[in-house]
Formats: sequence, C-alpha cells, structure tokens
Amino acid sequence: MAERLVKYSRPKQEEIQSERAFDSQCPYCSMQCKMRVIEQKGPDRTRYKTIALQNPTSEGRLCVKGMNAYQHAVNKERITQPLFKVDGQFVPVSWDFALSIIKEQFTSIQKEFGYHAVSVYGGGSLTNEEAYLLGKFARVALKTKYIDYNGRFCMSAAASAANQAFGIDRGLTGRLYEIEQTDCILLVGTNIAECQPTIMPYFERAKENGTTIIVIDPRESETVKIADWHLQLKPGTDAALANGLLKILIERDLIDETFLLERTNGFEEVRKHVQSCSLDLISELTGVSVEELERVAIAFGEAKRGMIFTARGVEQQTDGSMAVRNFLNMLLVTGKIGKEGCGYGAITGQANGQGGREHGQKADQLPGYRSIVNKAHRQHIADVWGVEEKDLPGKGVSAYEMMEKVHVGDIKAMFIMGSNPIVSNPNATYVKEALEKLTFIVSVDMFISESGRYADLLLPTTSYLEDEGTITNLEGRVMLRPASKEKPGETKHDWEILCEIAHMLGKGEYFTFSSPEEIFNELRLASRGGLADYYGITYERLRNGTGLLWPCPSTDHPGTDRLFAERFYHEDNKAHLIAVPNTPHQAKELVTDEFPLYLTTGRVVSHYLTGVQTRKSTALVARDIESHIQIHPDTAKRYGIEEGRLVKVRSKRGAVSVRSRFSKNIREDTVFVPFHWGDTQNINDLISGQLDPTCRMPGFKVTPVQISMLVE
Ligand SMILES: Nc1nc2c(c(=O)[nH]1)N[C@H]1C(S)=C(S)[C@@H](COP(=O)(O)OP(=O)(O)OC[C@H]3O[C@@H](n4cnc5c(=O)[nH]c(N)nc54)[C@H](O)[C@@H]3O)O[C@H]1N2
Ligand SMILES: Nc1nc2c(c(=O)[nH]1)N[C@H]1C(S)=C(S)[C@@H](COP(=O)(O)OP(=O)(O)OC[C@H]3O[C@@H](n4cnc5c(=O)[nH]c(N)nc54)[C@H](O)[C@@H]3O)O[C@H]1N2
Ligand code: SF4
Ligand SMILES: [Mo]
Repeated sequence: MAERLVKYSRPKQEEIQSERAFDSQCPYCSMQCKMRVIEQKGPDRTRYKTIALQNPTSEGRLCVKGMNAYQHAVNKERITQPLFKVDGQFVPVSWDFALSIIKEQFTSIQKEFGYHAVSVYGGGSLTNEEAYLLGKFARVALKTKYIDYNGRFCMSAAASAANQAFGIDRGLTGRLYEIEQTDCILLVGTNIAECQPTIMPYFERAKENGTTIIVIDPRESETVKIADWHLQLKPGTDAALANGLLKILIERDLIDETFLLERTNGFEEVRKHVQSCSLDLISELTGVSVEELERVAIAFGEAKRGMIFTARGVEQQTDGSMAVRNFLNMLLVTGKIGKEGCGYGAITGQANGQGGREHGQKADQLPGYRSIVNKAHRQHIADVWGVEEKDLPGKGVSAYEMMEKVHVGDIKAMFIMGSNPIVSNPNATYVKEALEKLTFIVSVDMFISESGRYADLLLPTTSYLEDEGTITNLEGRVMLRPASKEKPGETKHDWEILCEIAHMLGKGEYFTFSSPEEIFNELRLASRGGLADYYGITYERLRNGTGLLWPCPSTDHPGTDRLFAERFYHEDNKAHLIAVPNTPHQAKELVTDEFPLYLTTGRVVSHYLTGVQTRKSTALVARDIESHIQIHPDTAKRYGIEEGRLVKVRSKRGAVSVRSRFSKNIREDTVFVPFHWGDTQNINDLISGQLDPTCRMPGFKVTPVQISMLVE
C-alpha cells in the first residue's frame, strides 16, 4: 500500500530535479506570519508550496492569502524591465535610459515650477528601510515637501487619536498574548476573522478562559462568530455609541477615580458632556437599544481587565479620529490601560502599516516619529543626514490633498512607490483626472496596476521573496524579513532604485547604501531619542531572535512589551481625555429619498487591498472572481433586486456594477461592497473626497447610495 502511494504521488513526469527553500514573511497583512516557500523544479514545470514557520505573533499559522502569496511573485505578468510609454504604448527600455529620463523630467519640471512641483507617494508595503529612504529621497534628493503615502487612508485616524490621547502611537499598547488574560474585549469596526485570520486563536483562547467579547459592526461579519454580543450599529455612528457607553459607565460609577486623578486630565469635561447626552437620542442615532448599551457598558465596566481594539470600520470616517478618541476615553475612565491584560489596539492593516507610519513617509513627519515642524527634531535629522536644517522642506499635504494640488497645477510630477491610488483613493474619477493632468508619472511596482497604466515610466521592483528588510508588525515588533530568491529579469529593490535616482540627480553622496542593513543603521541613528526609537535594534539582534518591540533605546534594552505602565508620553506624563460630540463634524452625508441606503466598504478574506497582487493568484481568484454587493434579502426585495444579478450602485459622484449577494448578516438600511476591484467595479468612484479635519482620513465607510437592477 505504502509503495503504491509513493508511486502514485510521484509519477515520472513530476520528478523533482532540484529543490530550494526561501524563508520570508507574508507580503499582506500586519500579522507578518513567517513562512518558507519551497520551489521544486521538475522536468516540465516548477511547483511551489508554502509552509508556516514559528514566530511569537503568528505562532506558526498562515491564512489562505499567505499560503498562496507566492503565486503573484512568480506570476508571468510581473514587469521585469523598465517600461517607457511611447505613443500610448509601454516599450521596454534600459535602466540607463529610464534614469536619464527621470533626471531630465524632474530637473526641467523643478527648474520651471520649483522643487515642490515633483511629489512622492509611498506605501505601507515598503520595508522600514525603504519607507525611511523614500522620506529622505523626497526631502534631500528632490527637496520637495510633497510626500505622503497610502497609510493616510489606513492608520491616520487611529494614529491621531492615540497621539492626542497618549502622546505616542504604537498599534498595540501591549502584547497579543494579553488578549488571553483579559476579561472583556470590545472589537470596534474590526473584522479580524477575515482581515488578520491568524490572530483569531488569541481570541478563541480568551473565550475559552471566559472572556466576554463584544463586536460593534453594522454587519454580522465572520468575527461576530466569536462574540458574546453584537452591537449592529448604523454606519458612522460610533462616536455617539461611545458617548452612550461612557454615560452609563460614569452614572453607574464603574470608573477608576484614582487612575483618572493620578494619570489623566480632561475627565471633568467628559463627565459634563456625557451628562448632557440623552441615551434615547443615542439609541435613535445608532440603532442600538438602551438595554444593549447598558449590558455592554456594565460588562466592560465591571470586568477587572478589559481591552478595546479598533480598525477601519470606526476609523475610516470623516470623524474617525474623534470616534476613536471616544473609545480611548472609555479605557481611561475605567483605568484599563498600562496594566497586564488591559490596553488598546489599533489593528494595523498593511504588512508594514506600523513601521511605514513612523519613519518619514508622512507629509508632516521625520524619522523616529519626529515632527517636521519642530526645530529640534529637524536639526537632529539634518545632522544625521549631513544637510543644513534650513534646507529641509516643511510640511506637505495628505495623499488625497496631493491630488487636489495636481488639479490646481501646484504638482506636475509624481513618483509612486507601492500604491495604486486610482483604486484606493476616494473620488476615483477625480483622482484619475489628476493623474491624467500630470506631466510625468513614475510608478515603481511589480505589476502594471490601474494607476500604473497612467504612468509615463514603470520601474520593476522585487517581491517579498526577493527583498530583504525589516518590517514592524501589529504588535510594534520589528522583524527581519529574510528574502533570498534571486531578482527576476532586470528588477531592482526599491531601495536600490531610490539610491540610483538620487545619484542621477547629483545627490549620490547622501545615498551610498549597498545593503538594507546599512540603511537600517542610519535609521537607528535618525530614530534615536525619538518616540519610535529603534536605536537599540540591530540586524544581529534580529537575526538571533524573534524581533524586538519598540521603543528600544539601547542595544542592551529588551524592547518594550507594554506601554504606559508608568507614564503617558505627553509632557505632563498624563493621558488626555476629551469630550466628543455625538456627531463630531456634521460633515457626513445623510441618506435621502434619492440615495436611501448606506454604503459601507471593506474587505473579503481572499483579496488584498486594490487586488493588484491577489488578482494574480489563481487560488484566490477562484474564491472571488469579481466584486459583489452584500444586501439584506428584504432590502433587495424592496428595490426589486434578484440574487446573483448585476446591480447598479450609484452615489452622487458615480456608479459601479456589482453582483448581488443576499445575506441576512447586514442591516437592512446598509449595503456592503469590497474595494478590491478597479475599472467598472471601482467602488471608490462613489466615495466623497471629504476628509477628517484632523487626520485627513476620507469617509470610506459611509456613503448614501441608490441601487437598481442592471439589465444584462
Ligand atoms: N483579507 C484581507 N485582509 C486584510 C486586508 C485586505 O485587503 N484583505 N487589508 C489589510 C489592511 S491594509 C487593513 S487596513 C485591514 C483592515 O481591516 P478591517 O478594518 O477589519 O477591515 P474592513 O473590512 O475595512 O472593515 C472592518 C469592519 O468594519 C465594519 N464597518 C463598516 N462601517 C462601520 C461603522 O460605521 N462602524 C463600525 N463600528 N464598523 C463598521 C465593516 O462591516 C467591516 O466588517 O485589513 C488588513 N487585512
Ligand atoms: N473604499 C475603500 N477604499 C480604501 C479602503 C477601504 O476600506 N475602502 N481602505 C484603504 C486602506 S486601509 C489602504 S491600506 C489603502 C491601500 O491602497 P493601495 O496602497 O493603493 O493598495 P495596494 O493594493 O496595496 O497597492 C499597492 C501597489 O503596490 C504594489 N506593491 C506591493 N508591494 C510593493 C513593494 O514592496 N514595492 C513596490 N514598489 N510596490 C509594491 C502592488 O503591486 C500594488 O500595485 O486603500 C484604502 N482605500
Ligand atoms: S494575510 Fe496576514 S494573517 Fe494571512 S498569512 Fe499573511 S500575514 Fe498572516
Ligand atoms: Mo490599510
């Protein structure tokens, strides 16, 4: 029998002639699961398989995206040579030609319109080294103030809220294992079951330990399966919901007076404000009953230890930063932070969503989470970079606002590294028009994305199997991603591309790096003494261990597992509470007779972001080949929608055609469409360009729409 099996599994034509293994980390979400991709070459074809590797965060697990990630890396559609657009067609060119065209274009544009006419657009998939170098490239090689990145649409609301409340922004304030030690968890607008699947066992084990889990989401997402209670609120009403919970906590005296007195300020303002809030009104606004609010507030207040996690559901709103702050208020009034089994977690999104927001890709930021408008911070970085402080540009604008600057003619060229703005920005048609207006676009990518089609020059970069570097996962753990596969064709690493362009622009002396480790060593110095202090982290320590959590200020420092045990990071060492109105900015569009349903957008388990990578993976495409609209059957009936048919979804700005998928797991006044597809299924055509006034986050999660059957 055994012999027959062996014979059966190894027919002659599938004999393995050579086998290689490549260790890496998943290129997708912030869990950064460790993996080994095994390449088996046979006489006729090459096969790949992925196995999970141990790591304290992912604990040897991988989800379906990670298992199949290699498929995009080995896909035939990868670009492996620079491509230059001639008469609307991309033609392969040499790197020498590509670099000289960049020099010619950037130099002439800057000569005519000034340094800031060239802009830089980065991404949260880049390693720390590359994100750091991109910020330096913008400020030193291009001298432009216009740099921002796709994390603006991802982490900005949570980052603003945490900075304002705690004085520091690290996704999780403690370690993941603490989830199992807590008594009550609020999951607010976070669908971890589909978006960070390998995190689920932490919550499952917590449940086994008796933890109460509450999910706040307009949809009964996969995550609700682990919940004790589900508050199925109306989209966009989280700030009001938190006011209701706060009011009950304070009125029932479920607060920690000593903690409030010793460790915080601003509580009186919050107490007065919630006193004036009516629970009935909050119930009407949110669609959640007063009884449900009471049950949840009491469970959280009475729990000895508690944690709150937020993600894009609550954050991607035009009042996202204030809504998150109101949940932070809840943690602070109950004193559930800075202690074991307590704390906050903004579930980071992209692979390097954490590190990518710390080292200078943001319009107002310098490495180490320093501020570009702070003279001492600027001086520190200028010294590390060997430039004059006065020569560093000032603060620029957020990602979407750069598109506005293109429309008014201030920005003429864009250098995009690791993003697909046409599919990920709100108001997609306006963004497309912006890209059309630009004189010169360079896109550094593995593929020709929807945005890449508008580029004048495409530069081929390397994938997660080929590009070594550090990545900071959702815990704030800096991890070294090994990558040993050879670069395909003429691809170059992002950091090599930046160094080569800088040389071409006459700034080579500032970009003399020959390895990611050299860049990291400069990043360590640049971040030294900053909030996100990486100075004590070295490649050697990372190679010999399982990663280190920042801040890590010296090479003998063990890294910081839990923040705020002794102090918060404001000058007074205290955390700051603030009163948050029920409807903080009055900016949200409301449903009308013409647009009677709330559209909310997000993700499905099988695809990643704008889908450029996962749509190249046959195993993942097999699960979801196209977009869809999740709709309650009663709502569908009301609008004459049939199951599995194409539906036109329209907002004030635009329309898409997506197939209907009936589900009782969504509110009747709400529909959900994922955003992983472009062109006629680009849901961002419907989303407004209105932004949160503090963090400049768009309102991806609420848009009034109408729906109708499309005649097929
Ligand atoms: N499969 C997969 N995983 C991913 C990604 C991916 O594209 N695909 N992307 C990664 C990235 S970059 C990110 S940022 C994360 C995102 O991770 P999440 O934020 O968890 O994902 P989303 O689907 O955007 O939204 C989460 C939930 O918010 C709910 N929601 C919508 N509106 C509201 C609201 O008004 N209030 C509340 N409370 N909830 C609301 C939605 O119904 C949804 O279930 O995932 C990461 N992981
Ligand atoms: N409606 C709606 N819109 C949203 C969201 C939503 O929930 N709803 N979520 C928002 C969020 S949270 C995010 S994070 C953004 C993401 O928005 P984007 O950044 O635009 O999305 P990606 O698909 O990650 O695009 C990354 C591009 O970079 C390429 N790439 C991948 N890795 C690398 C690399 O290492 N180097 C280089 N040079 N290129 C690389 C990929 O092939 C792809 O073309 O979308 C936002 N937009
Ligand atoms: S997508 Fe996230 S959870 Fe899935 S394997 Fe990759 S890193 Fe892990
Ligand atoms: Mo994200």
